[in-house]
Amino acid sequence: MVLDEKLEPVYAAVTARNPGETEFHQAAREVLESLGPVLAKHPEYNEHKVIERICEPERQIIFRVPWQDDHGEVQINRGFRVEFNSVLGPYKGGLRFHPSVNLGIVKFLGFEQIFKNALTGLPIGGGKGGSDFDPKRRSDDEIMRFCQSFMTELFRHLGEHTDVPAGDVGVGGREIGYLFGQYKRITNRYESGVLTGKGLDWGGSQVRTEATGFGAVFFLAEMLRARGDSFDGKIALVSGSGNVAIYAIEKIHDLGGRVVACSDSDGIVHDEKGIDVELLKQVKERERGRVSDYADRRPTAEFVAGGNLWGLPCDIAVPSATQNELTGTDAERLVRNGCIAVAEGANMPCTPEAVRTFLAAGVAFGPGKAANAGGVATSALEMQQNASRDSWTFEYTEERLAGIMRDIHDRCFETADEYGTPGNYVNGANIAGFIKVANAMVALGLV
Ligand code: NDP
Ligand code: 2IT
Repeated sequence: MVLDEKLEPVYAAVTARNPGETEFHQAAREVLESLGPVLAKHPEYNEHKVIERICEPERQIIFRVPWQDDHGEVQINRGFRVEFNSVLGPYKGGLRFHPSVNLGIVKFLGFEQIFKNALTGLPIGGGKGGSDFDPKRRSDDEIMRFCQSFMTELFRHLGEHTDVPAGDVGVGGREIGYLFGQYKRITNRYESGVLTGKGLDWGGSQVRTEATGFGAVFFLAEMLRARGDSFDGKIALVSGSGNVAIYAIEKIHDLGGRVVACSDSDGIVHDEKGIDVELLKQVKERERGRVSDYADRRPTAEFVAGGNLWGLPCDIAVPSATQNELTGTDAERLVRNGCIAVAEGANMPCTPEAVRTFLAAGVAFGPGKAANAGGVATSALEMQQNASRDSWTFEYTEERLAGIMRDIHDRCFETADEYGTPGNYVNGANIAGFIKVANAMVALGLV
């Protein structure tokens, strides 16, 4: 897609200043492609160079993380925290531990987070962090030593009013525990609001574990409702089998759909009878196993090493593993096989070609910054509970999450309409998120 002529030089500057950071270029371009009509309506954003400023992180931190493995050998990883934008609140966004993590990946995630967090309507800025540390096959002790070393540097940049990390790929409740423990020890403060995704006994919120997957399915339910449809009897595919995927599967089943396949980086598991969520939780959450272990224990399931999930017939697809996992060719196949709705549980899982294919075919397409905002929204609810030293029930917190996802859906839907692209949730999310941040940037002066 061509960019508005005012935005061409902005994008050229992004690619020139951030060489080689292809995922960041992709994420920035996707947002800029939606903003042409916004600049036409709001010349003040151009005068204040709001878009140029938004594309440059407020602060980028890169640090060494030395630690010792179980054999006493010294290991060195690289840690990152990109504090992207804080006009709406403290930097907020997860930490990813995966060998593929580099500055460009963290920047793309941090950039998306700015608009996602704005869409939640809650007072949180955008940031992201992580490390190229690979937690797979590491012992609990190694994970703890790594987290302690990581926090020994990161702590000085954090604070409940400054920067509030949470989990992402490779970082769940166990890692947040070790990180929080080290933060508390170094600072001598029980500052609950400095991290979210904490355990329920020590400051965590009900529903945070489930929130991203549940939220994506609530968003899908709203998109289906806007078309006079529902989950009833629908067949779904959910990629990944981590935190987001597991709870997306659970909620689709609750709402009357059937998820027949999921995956991990080794391959896919196809289970016509519907994925047994309790068995999947047992294998993935408690045993830290693989989807092949699930298939070994489930007579109706078949494991295909290296298989491609998107070739299976379905009504609904929820890519929930990683960036660019669903290509243009996959999207064409999904459309041909009858897929009517897609929600990005992961961040940027669909390539630009895939997104274009879905939009051209009239598929209801929920982009990640809207569809997976339930996780960070519930993190903001956790911060709210920490600040008031309160804890809410599961039912109340889930109701709040459902309300937030409905509001995000409606704002994206209405904004898409207002800017002349009805039904285009990509434009709706980019424009609605951007305007909120842009107005605050103008109001706060040159920051
Ligand atoms: P988890 O670590 O719990 O699970 C990740 C899943 O995705 C695993 O099944 C993993 O397989 C697979 N995966 C990860 N990286 C790759 C890769 N490079 N290639 C193939 N498969 C991969 O992470 P989450 O479920 O938390 O996160 C999934 C996605 O959702 C990410 O894009 C994340 O940014 C996004 N997200 C997460 C939120 C949260 O609250 N947790 C909130 C919003 C978005 P394997 O085990 O084989 O690596
Ligand atoms: O991508 C995301 O929104 C997350 N990983 C959750 C961030 C958070 O702060 O809860």
